[in-house]
Amino acid sequence: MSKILITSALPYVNGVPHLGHMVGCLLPSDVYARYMRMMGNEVLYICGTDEHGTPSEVGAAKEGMEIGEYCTKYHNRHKEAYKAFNLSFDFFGRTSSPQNQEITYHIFEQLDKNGYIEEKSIKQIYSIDDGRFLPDRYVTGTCPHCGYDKARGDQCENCTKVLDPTELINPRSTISGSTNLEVRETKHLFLKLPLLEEKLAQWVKSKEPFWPDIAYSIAQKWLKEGLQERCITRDLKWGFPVNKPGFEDKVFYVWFDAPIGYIGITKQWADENPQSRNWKDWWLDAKDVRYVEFMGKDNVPFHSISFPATLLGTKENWTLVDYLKGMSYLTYEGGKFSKSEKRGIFAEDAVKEYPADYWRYWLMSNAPESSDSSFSFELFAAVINKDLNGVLGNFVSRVLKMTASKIASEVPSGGTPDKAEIELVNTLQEKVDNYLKYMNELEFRKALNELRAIWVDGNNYISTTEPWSVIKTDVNRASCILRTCINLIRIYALLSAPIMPETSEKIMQKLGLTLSGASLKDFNVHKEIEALKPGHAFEVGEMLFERITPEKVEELKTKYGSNK
Ligand code: B3M
Ligand code: ZN
Repeated sequence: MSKILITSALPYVNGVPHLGHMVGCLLPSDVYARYMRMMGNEVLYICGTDEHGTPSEVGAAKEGMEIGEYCTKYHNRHKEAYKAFNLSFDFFGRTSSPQNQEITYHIFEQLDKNGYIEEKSIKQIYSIDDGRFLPDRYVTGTCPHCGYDKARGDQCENCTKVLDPTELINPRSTISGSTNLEVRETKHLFLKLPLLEEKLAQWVKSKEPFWPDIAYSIAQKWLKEGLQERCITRDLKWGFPVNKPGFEDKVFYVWFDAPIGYIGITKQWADENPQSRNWKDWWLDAKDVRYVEFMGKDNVPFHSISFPATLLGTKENWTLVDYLKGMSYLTYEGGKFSKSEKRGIFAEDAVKEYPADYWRYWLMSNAPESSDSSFSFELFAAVINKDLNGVLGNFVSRVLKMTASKIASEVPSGGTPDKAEIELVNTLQEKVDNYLKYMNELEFRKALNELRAIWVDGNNYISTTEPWSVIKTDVNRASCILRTCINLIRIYALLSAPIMPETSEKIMQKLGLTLSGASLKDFNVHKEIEALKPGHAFEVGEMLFERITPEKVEELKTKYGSNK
């Protein structure tokens, strides 16, 4: 049994998650965590809200709330949405926790002690109309590298280059739109990344065979450009006050304490669950931990460069990422998801329209892995109707109904497997091996293609063996076919569980079984196809999936906004 540590990028607390956030890191990390648990590993799956920074301040001010209360309100809203999507975090915490503060302080002290922190005076943008310094994200302007005119002060969304707000051309305040800005000088603390460059480069190089291209190439690109010193403090009220004399009126930059949040949240989990492991078993001098991170591709630089450099600079033995899954973007009806423009479906609304598994399945089979992908309600309906309603759902209900009406509501006895069954099992074993291999490799679209092919094989098997006509002349043969099909249904439930946990549980219930304790380890189709013995009772129950009609598609498009 291996120890697998899984983290999903911590969503900013302000705002509510849309489908793009769901597929960008939250959902794939959940699928992977569920899969790894079913493979018999000890999994710790951690996430939480990223609460510091200007966006929270601005959000709270807009709602006239005290900032701590505002964060609690939205933290809970995130938590609810993820629960509705059945995300199986071991703990969903907050970066503003005392535990995170403690670890952030410790890491900072180590960096300072080791000579990786430098004091410098910098010029910062002050907005006269807003009466405040405008850090990073709250300055908008034209990117000096690619000319994109809506670049944010921290990073250009278009070319992914990390920016300093003062580099922007024609800067304006994101808060008020004011261009009445001036540059003022203040003292800040910097992380001396250039001093860590060599160590970091060696470490990144050692990851080449393991990291996916997208992550490795982004990290390499950064190293090639040469690392710059990064300012890790800000002139804000909200955040962890800097624990260094002379800087008490400043706070740590949100990107400094956010990834440390993975550790802080683990400590919070351990503190609140005294029967659990010590948090250090996962993070400090931890043995045999494989650490897998999930994030959108714009977050890759922070996770492959700044965060590892921060940890390396402590000269302590922190767990560094072993595999970094960076995802591209999901677009909505060909454009961007936008809360303010009321375009796109948000997680909490999505589950009011259809059960979580519909979304989980669609999103994972269209995951923006190697390139961006696009969501539309037409595509959504097409996939649900074809794969879930037409293939999987139809197979399950057809088999159970036929058996119940022609024989009995139990696994039929009689007959022995023939050529058709032997062939079926052999091809299925091959596909199952592929499916599990792709899941291991975090190649989700490929994994889902195999899963779909496995369902299709069941449909093909029943249409070629025709138990409904065979039964008229040879009850034993028909019984053998239907017994095989009922066992296939159980196999489908097990294989689909990481992706559609609720549906899998429903299928298992029809068969008088449960998913709890179910395993995918050394999955042997030859054995599993005979798991349910003759006489085992089942229930036909309800259809698993409903069809989405064209009228409904139109209704959803109107409700959630569309380009067309
Ligand atoms: N909150 C950015 C984002 O949500 C940031 C991730 C932090 S991960 C430590 O995309
Ligand atoms: Zn740019």
